[in-house]
Amino acid sequence: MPTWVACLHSMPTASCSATAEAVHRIRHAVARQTITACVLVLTIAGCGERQVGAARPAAARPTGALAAATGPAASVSSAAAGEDKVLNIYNWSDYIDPSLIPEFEKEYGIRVNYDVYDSNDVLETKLLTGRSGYDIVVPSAPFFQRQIGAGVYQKLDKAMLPNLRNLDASLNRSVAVNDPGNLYGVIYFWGTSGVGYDKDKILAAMPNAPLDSFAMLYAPGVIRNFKDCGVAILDQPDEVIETVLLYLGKDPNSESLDDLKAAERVLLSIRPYVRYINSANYVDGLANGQICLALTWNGDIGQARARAREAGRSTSYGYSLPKEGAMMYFDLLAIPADAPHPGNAHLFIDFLLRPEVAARNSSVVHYAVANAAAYALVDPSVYQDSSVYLRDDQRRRLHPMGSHPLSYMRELNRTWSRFKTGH
Ligand code: N2P
Repeated sequence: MPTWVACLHSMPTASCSATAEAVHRIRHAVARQTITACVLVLTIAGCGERQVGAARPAAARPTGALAAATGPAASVSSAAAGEDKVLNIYNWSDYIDPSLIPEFEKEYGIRVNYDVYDSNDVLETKLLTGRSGYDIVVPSAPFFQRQIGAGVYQKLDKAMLPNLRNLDASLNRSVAVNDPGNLYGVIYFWGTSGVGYDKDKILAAMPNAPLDSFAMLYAPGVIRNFKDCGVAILDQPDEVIETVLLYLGKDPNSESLDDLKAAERVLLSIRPYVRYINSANYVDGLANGQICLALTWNGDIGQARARAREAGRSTSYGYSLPKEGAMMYFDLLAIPADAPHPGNAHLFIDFLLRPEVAARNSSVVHYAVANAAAYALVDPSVYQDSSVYLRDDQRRRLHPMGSHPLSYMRELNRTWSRFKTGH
């Protein structure tokens, strides 16, 4: 494993600091449930951790060569004049090519503070409390829609985003359902939630396992076979319940309380076989052999495979888009209304929209960008992976996640608590 990868995965150590330049302030493996109380970042000073929102170093203004960025960026960067050269980003864990951060910092002379979360609920709590201090956040579309309604975001200044022209028009139209006119958000990545597994272990435990079905997770007679090799479920209440409704043959975006009860019965029946409910730990869990099955997001399987390979483990990971259908999500780059550095936020969003940057990002994290100009540049092993860039016949089995009223979300969250506690 390269040292910088070890550094990303380890707790702070002296040896980390030697490679801190490459890692910079990204720490992507820290997102756990405790992140609500403690959002950690890696500091340039050597893998130290601190919270964004705490006092920031004053020496953030660009000087010398850093301030003299030239080329296409220079004219745009002047638009952020008057702002401190700082950018505070709050993104999902394991969701960026780490090398992009120092590259952006070097080009623009802007210091990036980068924090991670692993649930829309954690992000929403921060945003609704206000004064989060973040300049860029990455909500999923249904949450984004409700948050726009609550006045959480500012409209994008499209004149500062010339690379918007690279976006895939048809995917952009899809999110216009949540954000009419695409006024507030730019698609960062999109993906699906499905069945992730370690094939060798699964077939050893159950030779005729129904790999292409949610029965792997939601039929007690099936999932019980995998209890010993370990099962994990995403901690994403709405999305998981939608997949259970798909398994039951119901409308995944149903808001019927009877349907919700039926989903709850399924969840309680499988609870004894689930080792943990968490949206970040399963990547390492699969890579180091602690679990063999998970309800996962698609790109995380590619990442688990890459990590296992780096650790010299043989891999037989698979991801299936279940025959019952799957939920499709969009995650959007958005700027909170009270962001302290909106100009810098626009610079970063436009940077991410450059075809070569978007392609590298997609190639490293194994998620699909919605950037038509980038597709040809994505690593072919990722672009041709049909669990990441889906074929048309697979796309027809997808359901966009619905945005539900708060009254329904309250009921759904009660079901979720009962699932987590097991009664
Ligand atoms: C990857 C995060 C995927 C975000 N770790 C799903 N909305």
